[in-house]
Amino acid sequence: MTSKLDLTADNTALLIIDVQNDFCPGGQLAVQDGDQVVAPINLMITSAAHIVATQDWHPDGHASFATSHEGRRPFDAIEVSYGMQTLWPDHCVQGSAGAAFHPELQIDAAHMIVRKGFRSAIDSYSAFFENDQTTVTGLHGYLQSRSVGQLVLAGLATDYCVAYSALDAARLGYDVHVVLPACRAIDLDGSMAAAAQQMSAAGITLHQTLL
Ligand code: VGL
Ligand code: ZN
Repeated sequence: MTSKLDLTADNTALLIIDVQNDFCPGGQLAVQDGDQVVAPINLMITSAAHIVATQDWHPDGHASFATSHEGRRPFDAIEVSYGMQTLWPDHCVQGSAGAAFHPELQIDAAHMIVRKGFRSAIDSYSAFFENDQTTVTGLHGYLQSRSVGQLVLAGLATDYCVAYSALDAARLGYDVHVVLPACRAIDLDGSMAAAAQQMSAAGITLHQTLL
């Protein structure tokens, strides 16, 4: 499988997933070494033809927060209308410091910022569809209207929002690449191994080195 990728190509977009303070050390849902993704992503930003970033953006009392469910704790899984939902510590609350992008991320270079998870009753890991797998974010329409067919993903967390976005993108027909050294995982109960397996099976290219 080729790993030759040209971020400057007009049909290629860099998709930066959830590089927000709450997913970085000191944040409410800190991913180990989450801040380490910033430097490699900033490097890719300097050459990318299209730059899209996502921002996890929950209202207070969001259904994905363990605090919204009596007797539940973070990382418990519960059954909801659209299937199983993992419960998280309160994180990325709209307008909070934790929801802001990492201060060193060159976010001013982004052409498009997609907010997700803002509906109280539905979580949204993917940049394309919320967790009900039906509600769209609008990103597919945006990319189509700009004739983007190839996506390069990086950010947080590899096994949740990056993987769900990559899998939806592959289903939608994009040529999908994930730059693993520019991602970090939560790795809950083997979720990283499972995500890598699913992404490979879906034909997604997992890059072990920076582009
Ligand atoms: C994420 C859990 C909850 C992520 C977002 O960005 O991977 N994970 N909300
Ligand atoms: Zn979230």
